[in-house]
Amino acid sequence: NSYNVAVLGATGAVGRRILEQLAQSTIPFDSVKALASAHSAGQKVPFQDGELVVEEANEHSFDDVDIVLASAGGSTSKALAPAAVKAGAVVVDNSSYWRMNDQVPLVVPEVNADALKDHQGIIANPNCSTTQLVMALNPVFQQFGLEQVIISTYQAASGAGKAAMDEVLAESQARLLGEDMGELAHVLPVKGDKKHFPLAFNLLPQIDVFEEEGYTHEEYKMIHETKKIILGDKNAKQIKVTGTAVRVPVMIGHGESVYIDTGDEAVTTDQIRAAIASVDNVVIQDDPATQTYPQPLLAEGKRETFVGRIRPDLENPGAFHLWIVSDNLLKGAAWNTVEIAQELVKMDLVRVPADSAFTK
Ligand code: A2P
Ligand code: 11C
Repeated sequence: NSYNVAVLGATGAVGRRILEQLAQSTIPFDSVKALASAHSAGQKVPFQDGELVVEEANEHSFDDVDIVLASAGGSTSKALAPAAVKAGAVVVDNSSYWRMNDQVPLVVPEVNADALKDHQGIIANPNCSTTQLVMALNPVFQQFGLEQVIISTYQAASGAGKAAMDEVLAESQARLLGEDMGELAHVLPVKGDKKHFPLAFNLLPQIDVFEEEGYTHEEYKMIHETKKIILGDKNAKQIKVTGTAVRVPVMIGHGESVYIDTGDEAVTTDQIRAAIASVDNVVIQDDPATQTYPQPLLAEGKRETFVGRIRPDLENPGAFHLWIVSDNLLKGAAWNTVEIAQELVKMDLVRVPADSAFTK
């Protein structure tokens, strides 16, 4: 078999990387279509050695399409994913809109590829900070159990899009030239919120908007998505998960300091390290003697998830600390999306079941 593929949001930071990762994947494609909003129609985006002409996306864009790889924001996915499924296409969606829907598997292939077997036409790709986290947590949970997880994130500007990256660069330049950078903040911490602050030479403990109990939407995403991916819906309350999400002046690559409590005093650091190392596409970088540890600059452009600083808690036997880094635009977004589609092809699941909830 080979497939007709559409990339929805092909002009975006993630969409362009989806095209690049698709070209390097094992997915056999006959044709690739680049879709975006009306204002990009006619523009060109690079693909393989040439270019694709961007078409405006609408509900008729999917008539001859088998696989849609979408990263065009929640409202576009809400409107167009069901239309694509009705036209017979399977949608892998990087927006947050479908992630917590009971009819939609939320998938990191190294962790829960089996969940793809129940798909009804839409599969969701998790938030970037969740994806790299579950790569390390899942083997620990499977082998030793997990009672509690506490995460502190160090998230790169690119998670908030290209405009956020440009803003940090402009602020940095102003600061280095001795100019005022206060007026240059228009996007971060959150475009739609009331106040904006510089990220250059700064830290912003706000990613997305504030919700109940003083937690941000990003923090809730990490909590809920982690439970859905690792546990499935049935046992979703079993692990206590909490965290603080912080934006740092790094361009690409999210870092996470993670405290995990297995509740089992007999578990050793070597066992934890071996469990995490056994996951495909996890690379352990962990040697204090040679100052070896994961760093965003080392992870940029790579598909893997890097884990280091694995050590026991000094007061609580059975608890450990980890440091996890991955490229938020690749494993956190474009690569995981393409990897899900590659897995669907391998599992012969590129088809919409007749009784799909999205075709009714
Ligand atoms: P466009 O460039 O035409 O606005 P990013 O997350 O980097 O901002 O990218 C968002 C992507 O989603 C872009 O490719 C953008 O296209 C696309 N997009 C936004 N709104 C729509 C829409 N209504 N229909 C199709 N694509 C959309
Ligand atoms: C950030 N994690 O770093 C966000 C970006 O739900 O796919 C990804 C948002 C999402 O700002």
